[in-house]
Amino acid sequence: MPIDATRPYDDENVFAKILRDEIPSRRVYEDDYAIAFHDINPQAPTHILVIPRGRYVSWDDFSANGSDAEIAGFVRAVGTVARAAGLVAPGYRLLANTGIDSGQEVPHLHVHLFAGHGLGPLLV
Ligand code: D5M
Repeated sequence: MPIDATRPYDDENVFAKILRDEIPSRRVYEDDYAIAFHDINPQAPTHILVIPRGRYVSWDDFSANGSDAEIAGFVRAVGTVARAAGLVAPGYRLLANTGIDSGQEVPHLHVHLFAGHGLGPLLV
C-alpha cells in the first residue's frame, strides 16, 4: 500500500528496524549518515537501497528538514556505494519514490540503486 509522503515518521517501519539491527539485511556499506543493503526483491541484476540514518519519511521530508551535513553525507554515501560496487563505468540508475503516486511503500527515505545489463529506457 503506497504511503503518503507527508505522514509523520513511524519508528516501527521496516527500514527503521534494519537500522536498529532488529531485522537482518545484507548490508554493503555504512557510515555516520547512511547505510546500504541489498533489496529483498531485486528488480535488476544489482539492486541496492541506500537510506539515511536520520528519521525521514521521504525525499520531500529529507530535502526540507535534513541538516546540510546529513544531506551532504547521504549524497556522498550514495556515490560511494556505487563506486565501491564498481558501477560507475558500466553505469547505474538512482530512484527515490516519494508518496502515493510513485508507489512508495516503505516510509523511510530510500534511494534505489539499479545496475546491470538491460536496465532499458526509463519508464514512468
Ligand atoms: O520500495 C521499497 C523497497 O524495499 C522494495 O523494493 C522492497 C524493499 N524491501 C522491503 N522490505 C525489505 C527488507 N526487509 N530488506 C530489504 N529490502 C526490503 P518503494 O520505493 O518503497 O516501493
